[in-house]
Amino acid sequence: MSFVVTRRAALGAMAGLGLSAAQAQDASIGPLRVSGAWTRAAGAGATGVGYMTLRNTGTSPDRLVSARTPAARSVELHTHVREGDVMRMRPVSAIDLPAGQEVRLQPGGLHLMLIGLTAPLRQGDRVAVTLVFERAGETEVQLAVEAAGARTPQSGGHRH
Ligand SMILES: [Cu+2]
Repeated sequence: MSFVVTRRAALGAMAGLGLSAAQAQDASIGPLRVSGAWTRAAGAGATGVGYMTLRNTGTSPDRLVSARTPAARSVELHTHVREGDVMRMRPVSAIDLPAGQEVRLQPGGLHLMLIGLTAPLRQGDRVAVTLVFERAGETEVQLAVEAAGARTPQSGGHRH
């Protein structure tokens, strides 16, 4: 995969995010860029999700090794795997961020799992999550809370 292809994909993603990209607060640490972070409305005690785009603009690979938030008892890194006709979530120990590439955490794929929400996540709010990277260190990102059934960040973003 060439750098040109990766870069074009990143630009396309930014254009597609539109309004929500402006609402979500981007974060950056070392060569890593975090953008379009969002979650869904959920009740206290429930399990929440976390989606975002991670881009490694550097020349060395990195890995997202953990995450934490005061809004949940714990945060797990999850992926989806196909078992027969069913997609199931499975915890992973880290999310690889290859040099010069973009990795998307999105519905049906990699995501953060916010276990045991300490308070309800309300649409329009923001949730602070600290991401811990193996090489780059830690950075805090704000997840924009979208509607409970949202499949993409835009679907909630246009309502407010
Ligand atoms: Cu999960």
